[in-house]
Amino acid sequence: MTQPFGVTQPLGVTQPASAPKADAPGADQSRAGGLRAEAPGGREPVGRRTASGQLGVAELVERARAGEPRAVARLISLVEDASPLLREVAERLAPHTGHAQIVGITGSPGVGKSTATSALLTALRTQGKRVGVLAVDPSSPFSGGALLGDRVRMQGHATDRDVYIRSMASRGQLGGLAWATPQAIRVLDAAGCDVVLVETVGVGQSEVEVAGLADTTLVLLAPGMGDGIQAAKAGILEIGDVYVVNKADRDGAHQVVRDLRSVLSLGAAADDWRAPIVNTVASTGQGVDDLVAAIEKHRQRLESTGEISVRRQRRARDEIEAIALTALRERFGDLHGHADLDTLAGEVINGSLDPYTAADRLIAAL
Ligand SMILES: Nc1nc2c(ncn2[C@@H]2O[C@H](COP(=O)(O)OP(=O)(O)OP(=O)(O)O)[C@@H](O)[C@H]2O)c(=O)[nH]1
Ligand SMILES: [Mg+2]
Repeated sequence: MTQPFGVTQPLGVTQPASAPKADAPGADQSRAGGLRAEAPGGREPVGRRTASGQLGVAELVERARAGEPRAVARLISLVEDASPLLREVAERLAPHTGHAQIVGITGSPGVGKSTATSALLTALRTQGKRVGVLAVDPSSPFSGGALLGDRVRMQGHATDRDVYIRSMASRGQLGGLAWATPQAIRVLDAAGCDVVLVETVGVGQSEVEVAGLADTTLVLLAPGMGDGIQAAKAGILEIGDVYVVNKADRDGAHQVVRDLRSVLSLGAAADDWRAPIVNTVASTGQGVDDLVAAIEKHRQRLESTGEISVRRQRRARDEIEAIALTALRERFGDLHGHADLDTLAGEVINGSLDPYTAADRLIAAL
């Protein structure tokens, strides 16, 4: 499949936006740029190819770091497909991460997140920054179909080598943010992005989740999309580092700002960062420079106070915990029908063992 240069393999170009994605590791190897998921032996020396002619992980990482869009695309595919090579990908990316500023963009459906993302992208490129965009795919029936529109809006950047745009499917049961998103952010970070913009569909839990992923979280509101109080109910008014009242060209924008101000003044800020409110018309670019300035100010603030380390520490902790819990769950899954479990069950039944002690023994045997 040929792709516009500079765009990292937008998923689903050849399929409807709502098409289900295979979840099984390695299930979709036909995808453009997909490394063979079942590559034997895992590791390939730098510069070598597997028997099938595919690049090894080390080579992919080298190429991604050199800014080769296809290598970035392949690495994200490996992440997204939960490839058996994921461990090696993670290991080889690790030394090259920690540079990018991660900016989360959230808000109700239709508030203008994609338009604002695209406008931000343009502004950041003007500053010469290398930018990655992860659009977490709205798989809900609410905004299904928006993905294609998003992509079209982003097309203005399709030929830019310093821009990576990627859509990720959100898998309903985990809320909006795909579990793979943190790893995809790592890929973009290692590929030298100065800023990674993560747009999440503003339904379900995803608004809140994005705060855990980002250094700076933008919460978008707009007139006619439900007032500030409704947003407060959804819990998103606690997570913004910068609030954006978009569609400032529409009636009611002032009222949204007023509502927002009064709601925000109720909550005590954790540090003394007063989250600014920026007015934008994302569709024309009006106010976007102010938004870029507010994001930059927040970045400086994170660094001067050391809050950046606190956030990154929290993020890494969440990531490790999630991986460890998944691994544990898998190991426990294997125990079904395990001889030890049957023996212990027998002892519990005949009264020679209580179930708590049995559980302790089972855990000790893992
Ligand atoms: N009038 C006006 N329209 C805007 C503005 N920003 C975005 N829009 C329009 O609002 C609609 C929704 O914009 P999107 O950027 O797709 O919104 P979104 O939040 O990404 O939507 P989902 O991803 O579906 O949740 C589009 O028709 C935009 O053209 C703005 O500042 N003013
Ligand atoms: Mg969108």
